[in-house]
Amino acid sequence: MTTVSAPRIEHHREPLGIGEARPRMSWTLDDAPEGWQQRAYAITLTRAAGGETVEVVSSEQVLVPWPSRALDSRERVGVRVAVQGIDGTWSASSPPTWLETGLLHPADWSAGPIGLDLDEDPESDARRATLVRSTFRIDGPIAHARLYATAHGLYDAEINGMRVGSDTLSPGWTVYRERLRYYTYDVTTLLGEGDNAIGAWLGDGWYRGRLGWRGGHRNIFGSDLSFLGQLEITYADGRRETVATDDTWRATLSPILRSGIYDGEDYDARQELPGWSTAAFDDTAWLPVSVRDRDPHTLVAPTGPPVRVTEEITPVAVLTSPHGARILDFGQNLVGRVRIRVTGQRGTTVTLRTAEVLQEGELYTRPLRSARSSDAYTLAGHPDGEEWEPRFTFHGFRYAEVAGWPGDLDADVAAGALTARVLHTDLERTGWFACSDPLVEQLHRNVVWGMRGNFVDIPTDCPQRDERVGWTGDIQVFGPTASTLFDVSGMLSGWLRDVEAEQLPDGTVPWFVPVIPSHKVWSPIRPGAAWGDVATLLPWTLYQRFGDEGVLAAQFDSARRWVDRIDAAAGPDRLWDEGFQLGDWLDPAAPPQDPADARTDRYLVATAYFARSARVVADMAVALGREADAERYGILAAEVAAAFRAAHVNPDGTMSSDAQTAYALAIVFDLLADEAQRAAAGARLADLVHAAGNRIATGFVGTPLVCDALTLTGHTAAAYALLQEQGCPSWLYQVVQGATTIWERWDALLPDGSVNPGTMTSFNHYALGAVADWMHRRVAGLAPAAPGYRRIRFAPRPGGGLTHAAAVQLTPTGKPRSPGASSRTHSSSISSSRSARPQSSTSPVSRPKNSDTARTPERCASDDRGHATAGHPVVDRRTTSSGRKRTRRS
Ligand code: RAM
Repeated sequence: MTTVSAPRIEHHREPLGIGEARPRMSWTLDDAPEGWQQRAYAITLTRAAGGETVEVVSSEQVLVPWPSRALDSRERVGVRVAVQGIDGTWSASSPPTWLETGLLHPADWSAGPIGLDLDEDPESDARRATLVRSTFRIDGPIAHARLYATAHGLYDAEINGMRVGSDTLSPGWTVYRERLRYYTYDVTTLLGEGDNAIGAWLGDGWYRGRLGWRGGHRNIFGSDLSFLGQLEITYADGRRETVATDDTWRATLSPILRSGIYDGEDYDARQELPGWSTAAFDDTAWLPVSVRDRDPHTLVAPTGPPVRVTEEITPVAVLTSPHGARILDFGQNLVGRVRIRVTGQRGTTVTLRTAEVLQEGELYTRPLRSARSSDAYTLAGHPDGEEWEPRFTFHGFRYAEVAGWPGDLDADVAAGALTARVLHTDLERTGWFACSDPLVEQLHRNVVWGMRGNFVDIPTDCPQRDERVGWTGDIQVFGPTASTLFDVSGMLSGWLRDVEAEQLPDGTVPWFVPVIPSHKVWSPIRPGAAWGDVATLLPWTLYQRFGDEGVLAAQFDSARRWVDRIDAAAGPDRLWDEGFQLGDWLDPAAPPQDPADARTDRYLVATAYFARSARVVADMAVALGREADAERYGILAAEVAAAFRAAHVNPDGTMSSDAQTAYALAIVFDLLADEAQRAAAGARLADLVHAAGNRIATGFVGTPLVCDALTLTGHTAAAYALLQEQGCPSWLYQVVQGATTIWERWDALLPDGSVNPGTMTSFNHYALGAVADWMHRRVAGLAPAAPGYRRIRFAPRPGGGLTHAAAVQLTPTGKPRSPGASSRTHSSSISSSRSARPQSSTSPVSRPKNSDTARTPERCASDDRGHATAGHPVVDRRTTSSGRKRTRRS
């Protein structure tokens, strides 16, 4: 009997404080018999005003439209779903999901941003974090209470001495001037009858802390540190009272002497104010606050999960360096911070300096450039010990040098006193991979860790040095892999709104989003291929992987404007052959100090991307039923492809740049004239791979494509040879060198074990890990064949001596069963029971080292020829538009 999961609301893991007045809903199905198909669904809403059931004839189960009148602010609604098969039988109702809206209208906000006015040097890097607080009375039993909170800077809220929420680094990093995110917390259990208190810690964060390389800038988005909080208490008798930040609040300096994203945090526990967020605390020595500006129109609810600590890791070794430094080795390059439990004399300062690598046994911090990446804790001297973790910073590190530790560091480490706390956007894991080659499995694990460390509210390039910004090219190439490994739909569709907010009036897409001031190379902003194409390719990826047509609709204008911008740059000959381009960035043959000087001509790259983006905009238009746009951009795409061939492809199929990235682009972007030309390009590419001794020869642009290009043209053995090569440079070179993440440069660590002397030497950069998507789709052979995996393609390409490979994918659509097993060497399995697999590791538990690998994969078909259909709701939206609410025009 078919059972229906509790529905998912939009892309929210927890639909509390959502911003959608008409949220879409999705569900998955269990135990549907073979061949079962959905004829209709019924949604039952439980609202304060009463219940309502709406029946819709439709086979859809992903992101179906809201079936009733729009929600109000603060509305709490139970949503249940039942489905009917084509045989007319209805399932039982699903368990309910309770959703609750946030504050949907600017007029809902009575709070304003408040903070301490300090006479401080705005350019100083030692500005104190502050505290704000207020008290209030509760004079009867309460039904529930919510805190709506955000800040200029970062905040941690407290009520009655207790921390509110489990998020960290909130409100994250958005284009603050247009979109400042607020979070909603259920604080009912933190309140009690009588006197209560609320307060918040405030730190610099991205808003006013130092950001950017070459020294960077402070106060980029503002110079104030302000909390904006609105506590709404609903009494059992229905009355509602609001405690909002206003000029009655009070403020003071916190024990955090300074804190910065890059530089770390200094904390003096002697300056703690015990009980500062309780009602009994005497705040007469505190100062009045001033009220700052924030247009409530700019306050937006989150579309994805917040940043959280998701795992704790204890050191695998405590080292003593040749110079006598004590260094913790966590065994994994990770992103987070170290929590300490320490007992010692009042006034003792413990310092923790972090780095990703050692050189000659010492902590090696040059790759961090100007990021101080150090934390310092001065003890209050509590006889029973004290516990501390930095609050408003994060580091990318594997090693932490500990100085000034009072006591026996080895014994204290053994007793669990120093722990790395891993943090990132708390995304749901959706994709797993396993195979018989342990080095390839380690490569995949490194990709996962690289992704975790670089999804810290925005998708970043790196998490450790004085950079950590939302480089558009990096996520453009990594988007498909990211979308396989984790459910990034909510987070990245939110970030794409920021991309659009930063897009120039002429359509130019910035190099990084949010934009920060930077060196003249990047400013004024000029259009660049592969980076700016995030505006077209990332929405398309999200649509393909999550079946979200809404993201296409939301981003269509942005995508179109980007293509129009390139069109203007290219002119009538349809060749984008001038201007500043990064091209195949970090081709291993490029000179270390000029990573754009790649083997493939940068304008070949630019025109190839022009063609690809025009094609994708045409495809977006088709999906959205925009016929005129579909035609216009389809013609443009064909013209650009023809111009590309005329300029870059010789009659014999060789190319103007006889380099791997050139062929990979032409093949994967489908720019070649016919099968013969494509076969010739594939053969030449395979020859180049062979001639290079299977060493990698591609940068950011070619690397995500080269294995696909080889498998698409039948050169599977060459693709495996590339994947499994261990010499320098190659993917597995990094692995055999001991990498636990993906490096920015193929040879960030040189064969002699020393660190590459270049100024860009991150050991945690996800871009070159974009091959993992190919591993899922081609090695294990599990790929979406229609948006949102409505149809699934099982087509493993065995090779490379692998005796086994498997992938597991939680898909949005249901629980498609793989057709019967036909191969003993490859298996792919799919599972969709999102709720059955406890993915959110918000509880601080260490996982076994190999926990990323695919678990319990079922054996399934390995049909190398074509599309295998899944067992049920296998529908192509366009051909089954029976739903009465359908608006599709195609
Ligand atoms: C580096 C970044 C990023 C890349 C740019 C062009 O500084 O780390 O990876 O996109 O340069």
